[in-house]
Amino acid sequence: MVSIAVSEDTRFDSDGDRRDTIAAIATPAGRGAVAIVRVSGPAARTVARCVFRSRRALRPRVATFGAIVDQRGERIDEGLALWFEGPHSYTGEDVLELHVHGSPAVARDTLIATLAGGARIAGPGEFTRRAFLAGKMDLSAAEAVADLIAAEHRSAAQSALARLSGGLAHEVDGARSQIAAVLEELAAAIDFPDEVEDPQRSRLAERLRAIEQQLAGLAATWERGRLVREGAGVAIVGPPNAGKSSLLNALLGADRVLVSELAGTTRDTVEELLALEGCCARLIDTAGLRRASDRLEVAGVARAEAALDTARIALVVVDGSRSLDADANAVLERTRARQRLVLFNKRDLGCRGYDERDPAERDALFGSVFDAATLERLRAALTALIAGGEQIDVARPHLGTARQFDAVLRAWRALELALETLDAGDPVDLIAGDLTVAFASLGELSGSAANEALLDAIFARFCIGK
Ligand SMILES: Nc1nc2c(ncn2[C@@H]2O[C@H](COP(=O)(O)OP(=O)(O)OP(=O)(O)O)[C@@H](O)[C@H]2O)c(=O)[nH]1
Ligand SMILES: [Mg+2]
Repeated sequence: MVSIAVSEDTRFDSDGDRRDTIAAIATPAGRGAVAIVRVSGPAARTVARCVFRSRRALRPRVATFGAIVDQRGERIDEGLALWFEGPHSYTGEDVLELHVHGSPAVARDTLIATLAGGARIAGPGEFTRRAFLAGKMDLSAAEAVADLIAAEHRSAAQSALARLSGGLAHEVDGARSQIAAVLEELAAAIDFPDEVEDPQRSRLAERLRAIEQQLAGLAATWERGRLVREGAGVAIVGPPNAGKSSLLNALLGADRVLVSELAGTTRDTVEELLALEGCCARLIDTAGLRRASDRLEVAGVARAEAALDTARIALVVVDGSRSLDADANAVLERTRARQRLVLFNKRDLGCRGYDERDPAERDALFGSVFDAATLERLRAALTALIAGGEQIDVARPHLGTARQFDAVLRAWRALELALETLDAGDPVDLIAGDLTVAFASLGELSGSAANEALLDAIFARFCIGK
């Protein structure tokens, strides 16, 4: 007989670690207007008594003005204390936040004072780890916190926010509870063979196929999510002096790289993120492609070629005002089979090159990097190319990490095995093992079946103080 255990929550809970009190500087290193030192744990109240002096007593969720003092009672700074009483806090524990002036010395001394008051220095992501352990958020939301902090542009932030608000967990839980329902039905049939009828093979297969589709849809969000977060690689290539670096600067709206009328100005590749509608591009400026003799330029051209080979999209720039030379023709020919955009640049100087273009470059853009309308058309064309014709909905949660993608793939594979068993006409209860694997794999996403090693790996990505 197969015994099936559908454990609802095996959330890991390390009691020993949770009883101490942690502290960290929560703001970035360096000078700023304000620095925040955060303390969480049962001794937070004692720490507050040691380091904070004020006329009014601390009240939950109210900012109180006062002095921050060291263990000898000497003033380090004056500032605000915010008090959150557990469980109504980020971590679910008592939390004290000290807002001091943003000097590295003040922040450090404030932290040291909290340690003297009974806290210890927090590890990376330890506040969020405690929030997870306290059931304040599931693991996919905790990972979204790291992604939100790492987000360098709006779409990446929106995508992380969608996961932070539990959107991903909701989709995964839907599939997971359906697997649980099938498992329970199987369990009943196995445990009480005389009273419960064997679930019908064809109906079971139908249900599993529906779940499989959901998982396939979820897995497909991984690639889209990556485009939103990391951007698609776009190599700006072309012959020397075509205006590649000028284009990078113009798209970024910043004087990022050197530009000159001398051919061969750019040697190294330079990467910058460009935020677009619902996605982003990782633009790579490269050295002009030509047969070079100077050793440094040869090295630069090699880097340009490597960037062109690995980028998803080629953004080819040629001088459209003059007849194309051999270097320009070579790049155009080389990129014809690729996903690419072609810009015949320097329209303000003439149109000879554009007029003489090969029919293969029929769809090329003609304009100037100094012209706003050209840049707008380029941006729109890039967005369409990156999104692959579909509208990227950043509000729909994407799988955010390779770990999540892997867990969905494992669940999907297990469902496939179960379906193969059903199709082969083997006894129905044999699929229980595969379904249990699928159920557990999906549980890793929300963290309801996470172990300590997995949590260590996840929270190591975080910065200290979060
Ligand atoms: N008139 C005009 N000049 C342009 C245009 N685009 C670029 N230029 C000029 O062309 C020259 C070369 O520009 P770059 O951006 O350095 O060209 P590049 O392709 O990066 O050149 P390399 O780094 O040498 O490969 C500079 O003097 C730019 O100001 C344009 O649309 N019109
Ligand atoms: Mg250049």
